Amino acid sequence: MKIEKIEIHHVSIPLKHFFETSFGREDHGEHIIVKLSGDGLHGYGESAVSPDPSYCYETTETVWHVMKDFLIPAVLGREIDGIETLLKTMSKVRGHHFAKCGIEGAYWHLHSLKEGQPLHRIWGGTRTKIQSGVSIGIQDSVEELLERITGFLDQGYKRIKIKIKPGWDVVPVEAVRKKFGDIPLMVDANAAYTLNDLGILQSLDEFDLTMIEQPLHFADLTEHAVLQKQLKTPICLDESISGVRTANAALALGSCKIINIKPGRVGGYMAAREIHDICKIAEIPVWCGGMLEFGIGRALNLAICSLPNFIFPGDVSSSDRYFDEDIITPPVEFTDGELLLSEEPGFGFKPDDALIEKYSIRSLQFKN
Ligand code: OSB
Ligand code: MG
Repeated sequence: MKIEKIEIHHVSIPLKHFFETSFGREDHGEHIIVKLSGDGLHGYGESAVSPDPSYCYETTETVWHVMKDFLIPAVLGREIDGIETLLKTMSKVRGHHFAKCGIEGAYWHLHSLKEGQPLHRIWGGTRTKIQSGVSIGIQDSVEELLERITGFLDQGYKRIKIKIKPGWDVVPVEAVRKKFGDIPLMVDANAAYTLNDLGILQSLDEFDLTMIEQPLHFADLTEHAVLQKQLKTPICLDESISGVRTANAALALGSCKIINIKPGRVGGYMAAREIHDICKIAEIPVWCGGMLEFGIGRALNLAICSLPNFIFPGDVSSSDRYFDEDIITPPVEFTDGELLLSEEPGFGFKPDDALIEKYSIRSLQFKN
């Protein structure tokens, strides 16, 4: 199939509630939406990157630049006869995984429409009922945290993840256990600790957490391996797993017992599937993380969750967890924390050009 036209949109949608991690507070989603056209069909993808280079080095601006100046010129007008060709075409760009993932997602959407098959089937998914947990940012007070958790539990989310940082860790976790008892609970530190904090991390061991996500440095594997030996709680790596190679290294070193897979972080959906596969063989369960995706990235994440080793509920959630209005119809909606994947061609939701335009702050079109 020849890619005849590519559009990119810088879409900015306000969050219903600020989202705070150990590296800062966000109040908008600022993602790049990609639309690929060929054979009379249109595929949509999303680079769900953060506006600041704090989660990783990519930003909304670097995704725009790398797409416009490198990836789009390589892909436009080309005969793309399969995913290998697309990935090879993009491979001359080193890194920039979120940028590549936006284009790969649009390719897969287009491909599934052309094949008349749902994407989760094309990817080899075996599960159609997807479960969602919810990720809750750092709040201004423990009372507010407890109140937000009550709301999400009422909506049926299957597990609670709370963001922690030094000074906001044992006290909120203890309060949550005290109020909600034995709920599935985990924490995410976004790399805020060092091995000097071993005492605090060991005190979290008391609370029977499902896992502790990314306690140490964003690029570290060896110190996490040291830490894992001293904790009962499984370590889950997010930031440190930057792709297939770091996933292999983490398994070899024993840096973690669980991996959070975000397609954007690891370099796309095929990289996500490969990490899933090597983890399955190593008996390391995985789950799908989130980047406050708009509907397109969210729908693509739901499709990847269908693979058999996505064992834990993902940070997938309903559109209304973050946004009053989404750019797909219908919006993603979990009921009692569960959602049934559609068997229609594509990813089960229709991207809405008018809504994409409504929230776009700049757009570019490239034609062959
Ligand atoms: O570390 O998982 C993370 C959001 C932005 C950047 C990093 C992370 C997150 C989340 C939110 O935890 C997950 C979601 O609900 O999309
Ligand atoms: Mg994380």
